Amino acid sequence: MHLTVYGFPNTRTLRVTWMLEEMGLDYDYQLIDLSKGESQSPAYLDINPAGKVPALKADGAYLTESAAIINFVAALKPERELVPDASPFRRAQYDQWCNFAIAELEQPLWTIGKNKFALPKAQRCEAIIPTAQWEFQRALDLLSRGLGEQSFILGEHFTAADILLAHTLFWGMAFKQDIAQENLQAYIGRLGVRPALAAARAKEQAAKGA
Ligand SMILES: N[C@@H](CCC(=O)N[C@@H](CS)C(=O)NCC(=O)O)C(=O)O
Repeated sequence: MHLTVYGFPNTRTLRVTWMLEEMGLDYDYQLIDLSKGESQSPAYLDINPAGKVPALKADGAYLTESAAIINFVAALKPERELVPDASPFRRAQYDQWCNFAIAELEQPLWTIGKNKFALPKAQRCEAIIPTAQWEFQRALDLLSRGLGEQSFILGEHFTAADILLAHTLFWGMAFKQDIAQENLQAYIGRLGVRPALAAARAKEQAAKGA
């Protein structure tokens, strides 16, 4: 299957490229330069009407939403078990943490980003930022309790839920949010040195430089 990622560095695109690298799959990286407004071009809006990255082309058809793309990529090599499916309960535990990443951990950061720089100036409300920071800290406490002493969120086996969670923690660090929990610091360190992550970062830098 021929895969093309549409993306831009320092965005949720890294979730998809990291996943592809973990899976050992080949893909092209098509840069959509957000700083030049390329996500709003008519050609890209045909791919993703939301005008956002990432998107994935798989044999001529398009997918959007980073979490959905990751699950699709996992299904291309189910033997890797990056999306556990041994039982409905195990799968639901995986979904639980993916949904937590998207709905609870990420949203306060996105609120900060939207109200600092992403929304048109007239739509920004800086007064919301302390509330979003407080919500992020509450979500960190929940994640810390869920992780406990495990290496990964579902135990000792790395899954795609770790990609969503760790990417969002990296994002929190980039936004200079305090992540004080020792187990989360260790988790960030453990995930941050995965060779697939380095390969994904190299791929996006190469696309940017091309
Ligand atoms: N829920 C979407 C969010 C996608 C999204 O908001 N992407 C950002 C970059 S991380 C974007 O393209 N922003 C450009 C814009 O909003 O114009 C996903 O997880 O894929």
